[in-house]
Amino acid sequence: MAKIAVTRWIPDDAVKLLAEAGDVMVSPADRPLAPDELREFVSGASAVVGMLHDRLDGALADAAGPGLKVVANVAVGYDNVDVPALAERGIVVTNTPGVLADATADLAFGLLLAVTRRIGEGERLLRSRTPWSFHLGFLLGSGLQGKTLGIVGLGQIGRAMAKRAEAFGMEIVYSGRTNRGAGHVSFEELLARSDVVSLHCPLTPETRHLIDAAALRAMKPGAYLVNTTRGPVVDEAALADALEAGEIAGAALDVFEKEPEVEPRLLGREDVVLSPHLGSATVETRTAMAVLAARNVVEVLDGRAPLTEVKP
Ligand code: 8YV
Repeated sequence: MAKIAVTRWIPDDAVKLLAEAGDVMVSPADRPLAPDELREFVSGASAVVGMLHDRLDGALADAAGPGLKVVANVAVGYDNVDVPALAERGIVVTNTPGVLADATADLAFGLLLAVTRRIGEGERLLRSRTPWSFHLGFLLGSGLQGKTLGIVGLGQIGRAMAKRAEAFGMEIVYSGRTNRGAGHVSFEELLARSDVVSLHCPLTPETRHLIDAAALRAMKPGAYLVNTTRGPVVDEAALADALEAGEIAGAALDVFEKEPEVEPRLLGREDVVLSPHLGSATVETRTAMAVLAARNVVEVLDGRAPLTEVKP
């Protein structure tokens, strides 16, 4: 029977589906396997189901051996996968687009509300048992109605974010290679016009440190930054500098440059809201993602085309 190597826990529904196509081996570790552990784990596998922080590359394929047919990433982002190296070896690569757009946009908008309405700050104040009393100037935040949201990358998640922002009365502009109609502006114009900049582009060599010191300086002084895509799209040290210098008003971050580490200067700041890569972390969404990844594996092992292939 085909060996199907799953690099960390996935929901049962997906394991059951995979079991129809082969012997499923799920790594019991609750952390990403180190590269040498991962190579040993996938040895002899016909399929690898991997995820965030697994390096799925030519070395992994070689360690699996010539029987490896498919690498299914349980994520929409695939910056952890060396797609050309796998394609060269005839291995199909798949990801999980679509099913996580709403959950990720929900979290991005939740973080935006948290940072603009100072929810984390208020919670910390209460939990520290600091005495407080209501007055009209107490913990004032920033409203969103009538403000401009700049969406960097209007893909499925960016569009889901736009829908939520429209319901809150925000104006939308967006940047990216594809002009999808009204609101398309250059990245420079987006930075200059937006009260909130929300990142929804994939991590590529072009978008690494897209938000650097110069980009932060080009934002409005009262603007907020939201990042729910990949940490390295933002230069975290430059972000800490910009916040210290008052160049922007705040930041809400779900992803970090060197996950699981967080730039220590951000940890102590009241104008920063942080969450530990929870974008798609709902029972429903993680199940849908893992089931889609499992379906892709089953299709390929049965000799059919996968549902959501990543082409090099
Ligand atoms: C995933 C994500 O849960 O889909 C993505 O690209 O960032 C997350 O929502 C995570 O990457 C697990 O692989």
